[in-house]
Amino acid sequence: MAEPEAIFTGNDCLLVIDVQNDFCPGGKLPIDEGDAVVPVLNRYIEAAINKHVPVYLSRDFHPVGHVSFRDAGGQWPVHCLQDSDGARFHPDLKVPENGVIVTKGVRFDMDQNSAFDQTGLAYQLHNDGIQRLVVGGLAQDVCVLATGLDGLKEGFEVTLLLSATRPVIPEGGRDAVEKMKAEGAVVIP
Ligand code: VGL
Ligand code: ZN
Repeated sequence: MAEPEAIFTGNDCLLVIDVQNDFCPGGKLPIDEGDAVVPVLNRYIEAAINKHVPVYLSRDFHPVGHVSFRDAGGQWPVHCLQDSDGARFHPDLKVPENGVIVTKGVRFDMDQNSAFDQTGLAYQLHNDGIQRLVVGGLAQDVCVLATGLDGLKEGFEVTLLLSATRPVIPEGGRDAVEKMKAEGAVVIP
């Protein structure tokens, strides 16, 4: 892990993707070592608070019968049901009091892997004067990937915190990092 305090400068935000119980061991769509991102992200969150860098946290928040679920023809087991324990942030994640929550995956007709997908997040970040997204969370090869690529498309710089993310599938994670790099993301260990 890079030294968190040294990472942040003005016009940055910390963007924490989907660090929810269902994506951690014991959850409905468990990611290997998904919970290992929590202590790492906590250090970045603390550094962000100290440096007055805003923290945004996305959460996957699906209605019952969501199109992304296998029973409805989708790819995933039922996960992150609205208001369920599985949809809550990991209990050890130090969600800042003024952290901004970005809720996605609520649409009935489509999935939203990217935190930018029809959430208005780009509008909000531009409004807040943000130029760079420092990104970590779950899953590296799904929502972190989609969010990172969209962030770049929206004109933000993107720095991926490798130590603060884990993939559903290891090879998918490696591909995701290469894709983000190819589009201009900076990857730090
Ligand atoms: C995610 C699979 C299904 C994620 C969300 O947050 O990466 N993955 N829904
Ligand atoms: Zn989902």
